[in-house]
Amino acid sequence: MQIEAVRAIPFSIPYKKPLRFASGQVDVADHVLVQVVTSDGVVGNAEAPPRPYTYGETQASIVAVVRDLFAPAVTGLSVLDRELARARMVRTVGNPTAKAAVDMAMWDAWGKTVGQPVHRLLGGFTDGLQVSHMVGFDDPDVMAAEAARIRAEFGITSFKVKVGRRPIHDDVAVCRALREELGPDVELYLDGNRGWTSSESADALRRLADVGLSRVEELCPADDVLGRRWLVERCDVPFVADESVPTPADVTRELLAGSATAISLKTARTGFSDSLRIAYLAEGIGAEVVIGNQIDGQVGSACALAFGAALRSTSRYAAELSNFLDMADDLLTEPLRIERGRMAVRPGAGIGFEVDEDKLRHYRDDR
Ligand code: MUC
Ligand code: MG
Repeated sequence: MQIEAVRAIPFSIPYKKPLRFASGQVDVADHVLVQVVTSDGVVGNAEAPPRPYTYGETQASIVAVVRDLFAPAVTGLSVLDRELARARMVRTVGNPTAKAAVDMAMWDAWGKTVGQPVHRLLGGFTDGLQVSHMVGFDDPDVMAAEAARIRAEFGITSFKVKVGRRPIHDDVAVCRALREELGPDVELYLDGNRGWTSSESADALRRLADVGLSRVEELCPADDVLGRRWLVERCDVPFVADESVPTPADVTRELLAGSATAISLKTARTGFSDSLRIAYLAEGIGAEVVIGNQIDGQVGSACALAFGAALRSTSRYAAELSNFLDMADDLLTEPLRIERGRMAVRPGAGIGFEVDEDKLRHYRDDR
C-alpha cells in the first residue's frame, strides 16, 4: 500500500463542439491524468481539469505542481495516510484540482488494493444517480433542440442553463424557449458564472418568475459582497455557490454571510477527502448540496458519480455528470453510460474504471 510514485500525464481530447459560458469556453479537454502507483503494483487514477478562469490552474501548472511538490510530499506514505497527504499538500496554497486528483487517486488505489468500490468506502448510500445536463451558450432554438435531443437519447429530464450574457433578454429568451420545448415536467435551473451584476440578476429573475426554475447558481460575483447578499435575500429558490466556495472554509463563510443558500460540490476541486468535509458541514448547517461538474472527462465524472452515490445528501438531486458527452473520445476501457436519465455506479474495486492504455498513448501530450 506504500506510494512509490505519483505521475502527472497531460493529455488532450478535442470537443465535438465547444461549451461556452459566462466565464470561459472549452474546446479541448487538455486535462492531466494523475496516477498513484503503489508497492503492490496498484495504480490509482484521477483527472485534474485546468480551469484558469476559475482557479488559475493550467495544464502545465498542474503537471509542475504534482511533479515538483505533491509527488515528493506523498511518496513513501501509505494510501491510507490521506489526511497526512492532505496536510502536506495544503502547505502549498491554491492548486485545487491538482490536490484533488492526488487525493482521489489515493482513494482509487486504496479501493483497488482492498478489492472494494470507493463509493462504499465513502459511505455506500446508493447505487446510482439521476443525471443533469448542462446546456452552453447558443441561440435559443439551438439550446432548446440540444436539450430535447439529450432527453430523447438519454432520458435526462434535468437541465442546467448557462446564463450571464448581456443583454439579459437573450438569456431570458433561452429559458422561455427551453420551457416551451421541454414542457412543465422538466427541471430547469440557471448558472450565471458571475456574468451579471446583482441588479441584472434580479431583473432576469423577475422576468423569469413564471418559467419555474428550481435553483440558480453564481448569477453575480460573491465579491460584490453587499449586492450578492441583497440578491440572495430576494431570491425565492435556492441560490447555489459554486466557484465562490472552493474550500470548506469558503463554504462556511459564504453560507454564514448569507451569500448563498446551497452548495455545488465538485470532486474535481475538493477530491473525496475535502468533499466529505463539505458534505458533512453543509448537512450540519442545513444547506443543500448538488453534485456539480468541472467540465470533467469520464475519469472525473466517474469520481463525481462515486462520491455522489456515497451519501444521502449528495444523491438527492440530479448530478451534473454528462459534460463528457461533448467530447470526441475518452480514456476509459468501458465508457460511462446514461440510461433512462440515470448513471449507475461502476461495479468493481476502486472508483470503478480502467484507463485504456492505447487511448492514453494516443492522447497524451508528453509523448
Ligand atoms: C459550472 O458549474 O460552472 C464552468 C466553469 C466552471 O468553473 O465550472 C463549469 C461548470
Ligand atoms: Mg457553476
